[in-house]
Amino acid sequence: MDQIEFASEHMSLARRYFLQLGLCGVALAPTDILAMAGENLIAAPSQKQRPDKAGARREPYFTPQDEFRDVSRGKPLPHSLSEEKKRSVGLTRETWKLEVLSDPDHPASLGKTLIKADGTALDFDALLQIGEKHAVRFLKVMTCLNLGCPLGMGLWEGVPLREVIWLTQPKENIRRVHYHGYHNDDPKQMFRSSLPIGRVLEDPFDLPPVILCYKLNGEWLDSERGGPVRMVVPEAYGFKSIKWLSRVLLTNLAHANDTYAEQNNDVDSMLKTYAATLSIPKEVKAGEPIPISGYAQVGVSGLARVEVSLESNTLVRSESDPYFTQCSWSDAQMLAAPQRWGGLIDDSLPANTHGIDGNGKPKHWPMRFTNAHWAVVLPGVAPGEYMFRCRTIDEKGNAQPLPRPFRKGGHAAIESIAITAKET
Ligand SMILES: Nc1nc2c(c(=O)[nH]1)N[C@H]1C(S)=C(S)[C@@H](COP(=O)(O)O)O[C@H]1N2
Ligand SMILES: [Mo]
Repeated sequence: MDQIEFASEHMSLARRYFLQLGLCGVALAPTDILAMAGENLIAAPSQKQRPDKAGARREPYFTPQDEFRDVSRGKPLPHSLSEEKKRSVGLTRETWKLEVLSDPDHPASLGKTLIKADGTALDFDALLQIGEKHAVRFLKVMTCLNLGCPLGMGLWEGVPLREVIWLTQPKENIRRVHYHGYHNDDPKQMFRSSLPIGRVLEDPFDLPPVILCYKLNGEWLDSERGGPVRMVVPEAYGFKSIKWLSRVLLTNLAHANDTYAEQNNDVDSMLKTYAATLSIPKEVKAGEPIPISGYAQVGVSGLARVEVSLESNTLVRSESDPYFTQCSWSDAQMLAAPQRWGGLIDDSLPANTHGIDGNGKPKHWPMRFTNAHWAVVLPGVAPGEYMFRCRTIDEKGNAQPLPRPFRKGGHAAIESIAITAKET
């Protein structure tokens, strides 16, 4: 696939929009838009590069597994082990086993445990068998709470965790689910996470279930993405989606024991809504319209619209306005949901995908926990230095970075990008 084709849908949508505004020709030739878009739109899969906003590109909408940005701990990294070693530690589909048991320190009352010692641990075939009846799929952008942009956009498929928990005939004294993955059998390397039992047993509102995931974008989950099986928590930041999953502990402990809590992170934070740019010129000719496009991560409160502001640097900003509420904001155009879901088989969403109707279209767009795209053409400006900003307004009416502005709950800071307008 050549680069122009690769970026074609973002371009055609953005261009159609730019043309509607009467902006024609020069600034909108495909090569110009590609140049303007920089790496983020033109990185072809074959180049194996992982541009910063890989998980936010318009095309292909779904990020190929090997182009996700990788956030993995471990020495050595579990996905870098030899095939032989992977087989011996259960990191292949043929050898994978999941243990589900009571936490010895804070016991839960279970009728049964699934453990390796007596041959009752769950294997991959048994998981797939549950999947025949219970498998679900949903769209989710994987975002690291510590980083500023998405790692990748995926269609995740697996079995609701509760189906496996019910196999243990739980009775009482269960308040949380603790879980971790393979960690080189070294307790110091353990990366773990946890959820309230209620979130696992029941899906609040219209959230998809927490799953034991074995497929991504229609293919087996690969080793770097956490295969054979990882947890995927739809509304959460990446650290809850434990890779190389090997053990689930049902516990009566009332609080979280997440590894991420040790870094002062807010481990209960759900994905935030925020906007950022994908293509923006650093320099423009004075008086000429300025085309800009970008994406928004749609968090738990949804997305109503994206707003933009271009401010001259001669303006003195008030220090008591950290969230830029006093800027002069105007609406960007939200781009339609993709027609072609690039990155999936046949570029289409399979039937029975959460939030998708019988024709393979989203019931609602922008859709929570995905990336939506936007474009805008700003009127030409006088020569000088400017600051461009964009922000989201969520469905509750909150302007980014509100309602949850604190960094340790995930990135939502407003992006500020300098633009120079040169005399012609
Ligand atoms: N076992 C294990 N699971 C893990 C991690 C890890 O280091 N070990 N990193 C987590 C973090 S912090 C993030 S952001 C996501 C990243 O997922 P990705 O590498 O598939 O993009 O995986 C999570 N799952
Ligand atoms: Mo992360």
